[in-house]
Amino acid sequence: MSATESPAAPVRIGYEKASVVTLAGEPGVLAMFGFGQVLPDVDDPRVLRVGLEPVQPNGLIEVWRSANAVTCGRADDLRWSTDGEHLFFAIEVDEAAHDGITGAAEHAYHRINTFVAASATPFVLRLWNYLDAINLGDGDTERYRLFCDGRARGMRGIAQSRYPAASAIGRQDGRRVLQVYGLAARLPGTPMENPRQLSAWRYPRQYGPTSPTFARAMLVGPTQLLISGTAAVVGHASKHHEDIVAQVDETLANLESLLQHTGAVSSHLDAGSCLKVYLRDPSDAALVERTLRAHVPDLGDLLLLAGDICRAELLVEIDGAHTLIA
Ligand code: 3EB
Repeated sequence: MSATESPAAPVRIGYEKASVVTLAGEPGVLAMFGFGQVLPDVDDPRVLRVGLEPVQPNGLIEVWRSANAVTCGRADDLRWSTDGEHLFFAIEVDEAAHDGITGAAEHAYHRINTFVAASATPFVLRLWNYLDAINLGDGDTERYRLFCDGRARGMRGIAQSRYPAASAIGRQDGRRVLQVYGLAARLPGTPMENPRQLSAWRYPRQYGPTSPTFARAMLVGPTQLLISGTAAVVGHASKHHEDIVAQVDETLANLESLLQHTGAVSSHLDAGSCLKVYLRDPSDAALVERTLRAHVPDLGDLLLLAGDICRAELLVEIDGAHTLIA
């Protein structure tokens, strides 16, 4: 990269009411995600059906758009697309074929890291992990903890504190298939931590033998912040057990702290924020949306999804992308 080369425009992430068949024919579409809904059977590596049910089926498709031409393909059990600057990748791993969730996670991460490292876009910016029954099992046999074990094995060799931003959410669909997808780029992003929260890779032993490996957010170029799953965790402790509104308030305080720490001109979420809200109990949706919109009046489309959080006492988690005004 020459000193004068300006960073590529970030991938535009948004929710659109559109059909994947139409979208697939448009130029510059890097990836399309349908949540819960049955998608038309299109043979396109860029289309992923995520098994999290929207609280109110709204036909929204998450679309990642680039200004440049996109190519796509498959490599064994992994699929990908790229515009030369960015890489979308996705893998779905049958747990039974890998001796359970630990082996499935190790396989997924080994495949992703090998593929991405050999590509022209070797820097992983953001990862999403969706697995069934995330809180099943007691103590260190909880499936989330087993997932963390396998992920860490598959991520060996990646330097601490250079972890990507991430989310890990429980599906409620009974399909024991691990879904992992993400975004990588030709240039590295800047991992960000949150002063209100202990870095996840430093969590104490009480949360499991293998700490989660993610940054609180990834700053991409000067204007895009990819925000990891954020919940009512302060320091390392879960706050406000059983109180959904207090958890939303604490989560918003965490998000504002993160934006402030990132150097955002405004530390508030706004119309330039594209958020997903994961709810353990979908009947909390109306209350949670009202609470969020009271704090963030100009918030755009939201995707409210039924999903379990990786600690049993947490009821809600929020992730998304936010545009910082440079
Ligand atoms: C937390 O703050 C909530 O294991 O990849 C958030 C984001 C959480 C990512 C992960 C877990 C993960 O610890 C849980």
